[in-house]
Amino acid sequence: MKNRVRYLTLAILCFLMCFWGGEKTGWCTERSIVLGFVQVSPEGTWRMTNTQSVKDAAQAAGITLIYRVGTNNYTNQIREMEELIDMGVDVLAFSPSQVNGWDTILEETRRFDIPVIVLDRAIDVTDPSLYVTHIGSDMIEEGRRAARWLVAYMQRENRGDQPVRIVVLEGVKGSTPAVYRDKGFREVLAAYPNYTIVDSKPADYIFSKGEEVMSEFLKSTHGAIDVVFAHNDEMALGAVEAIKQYGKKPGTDIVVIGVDAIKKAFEAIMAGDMNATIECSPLLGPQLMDAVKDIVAGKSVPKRIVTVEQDFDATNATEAYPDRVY
Ligand code: GYE
Repeated sequence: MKNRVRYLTLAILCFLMCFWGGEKTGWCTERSIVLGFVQVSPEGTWRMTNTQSVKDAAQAAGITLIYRVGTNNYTNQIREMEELIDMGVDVLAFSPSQVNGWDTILEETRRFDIPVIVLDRAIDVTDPSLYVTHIGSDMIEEGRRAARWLVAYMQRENRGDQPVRIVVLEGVKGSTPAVYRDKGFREVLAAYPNYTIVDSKPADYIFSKGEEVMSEFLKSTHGAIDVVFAHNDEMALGAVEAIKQYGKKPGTDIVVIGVDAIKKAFEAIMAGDMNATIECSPLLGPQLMDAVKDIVAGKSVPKRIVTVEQDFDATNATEAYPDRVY
């Protein structure tokens, strides 16, 4: 009997502590938002910076982050998203490893009433209401920016009317940046018949593959290349090495253009080895957390949140370099 009274007293005390003292004692305060995030994979500087930006912003926002690494594998990403659905996260965010194939898993998140945010890379789904918003760069525009920069550069070099032979180092086949940057690049160059893409192959966003594929391009064309456009800076820097190995001068004999605007690309531009990098910012964490909080609070969120970016070359890289954070 005594125990029963004791337990009853304890239960009443806990209730009172929660009901009236919650704010002061920290007991039973409202739990933090739980965000599940499935990344693409740790493939390079851009990705590691993006992951850190999300982790830092979650901590700063008091949001509990459950992180899954993705390993650049669609099947793994689906499995990790299913895990997070089973855990009942409040919001699910993911950076898709490929453009298509997300309808079924997003229909499952809808079934469990879990709002979804697409981060970084876009997706192509039959029903756009399957996700709340897409936060990230306009990657088709990134391809257009690269082509517009090239045309303006060649005109400044008085080579605008000559034949321009281009090779392309593609990102992972089927990934949004590879598909979209290629689309935008070709769309702008279609207006300039003297610009020809003589070869284009995947180098999977990594330095070593960029070097390897660029070496193959140089051998197969006997060095008859005027421009290399790489879908990211890591591959562009690999191409720089291959061009040097081949005995040509990158940045002079062959124009080198990358995407991302990582610090190493600024250093290469300042050294004269690269000509331009098209910024694609990985610092998406704060925007992601703002969207998560707005969604949980029932506020409306724009369907598309585009990151603000610019292009860097020899005219502005030196001045901008000290402020670069990745
Ligand atoms: O350009 C590249 C990374 O999804 C925008 O993925 C990102 C791309 C970025 O591998 O470096």
